[in-house]
Amino acid sequence: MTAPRVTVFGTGAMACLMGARLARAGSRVTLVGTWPEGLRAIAAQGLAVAEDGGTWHAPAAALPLEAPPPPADAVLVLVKSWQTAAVAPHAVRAAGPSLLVTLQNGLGNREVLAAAGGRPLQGVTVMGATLLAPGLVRGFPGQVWLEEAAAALAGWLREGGFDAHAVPDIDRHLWRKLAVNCAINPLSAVLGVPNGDLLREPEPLATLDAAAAEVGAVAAAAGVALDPEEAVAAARAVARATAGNRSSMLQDLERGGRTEIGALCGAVVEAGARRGVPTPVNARLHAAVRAREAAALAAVP
Ligand code: KPL
Repeated sequence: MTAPRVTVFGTGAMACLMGARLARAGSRVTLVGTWPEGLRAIAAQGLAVAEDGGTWHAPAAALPLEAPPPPADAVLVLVKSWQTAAVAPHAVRAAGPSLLVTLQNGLGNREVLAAAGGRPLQGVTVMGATLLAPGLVRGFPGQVWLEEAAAALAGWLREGGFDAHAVPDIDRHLWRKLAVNCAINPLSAVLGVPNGDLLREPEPLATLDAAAAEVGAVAAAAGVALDPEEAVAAARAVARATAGNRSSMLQDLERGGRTEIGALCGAVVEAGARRGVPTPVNARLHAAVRAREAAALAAVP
């Protein structure tokens, strides 16, 4: 078969990691984004991955959002959830009749892409990735789950070294990942610690458990096959597997930028309110992160 052509929207940690591993396995990869430093670094040196004490490079093209998109067999959306609406028309146009897959954190991304006229498929990544510099990333182990209609992409990702699977019950994986994100991301961001530190002391661990359990309860009320116990177990297991990683939300706050808290705890609070499920811990974490965001933005000269 000819090399798959994959266009990735985003130049952040997960976009670079997926792009790099796909390119190393033979895909022709283009990253599309709005971050000038990221695009410049990728255009100059390709994608770089820090691994096993060294760094390897993989070829990739880099294009700004407004450029005509190259033909693609698959378009992956990996921008922050609050950027989805701005990117959606471009991603939908780039995909045309080919695969369009969101692998973003949180609820609502698939719906935004569909509202822009696309036929998006859902993907879920349960792994860590840290951007060390523009175009340079470090990855942590974990899985990628995709809807069955994206089985071809799962195969390309496996060739790139990912533990990737096409599954019939993607919503269950989406909500389980949501539980993981609502538990780990805001806590690690507010406390300023890597994921594994949340398991060390009783107080953060109790909050992590409570946040995940609330997501499990809302999922169950929404008819998704996930319960509070499984949600808690998933959050703890991912915190262990990505112990050394600084969560994407902590990385966002450290950059002084916006976070995905609205699509995570914010979306859970809304979904809980619609179904009469109380979510006080997610509401508290939502408010705490919004306060940090506001403080970070106020500090920008
Ligand atoms: O998805 C993540 C994130 O940081 O956004 C986890 C899995 C929690 C890894 O850090």
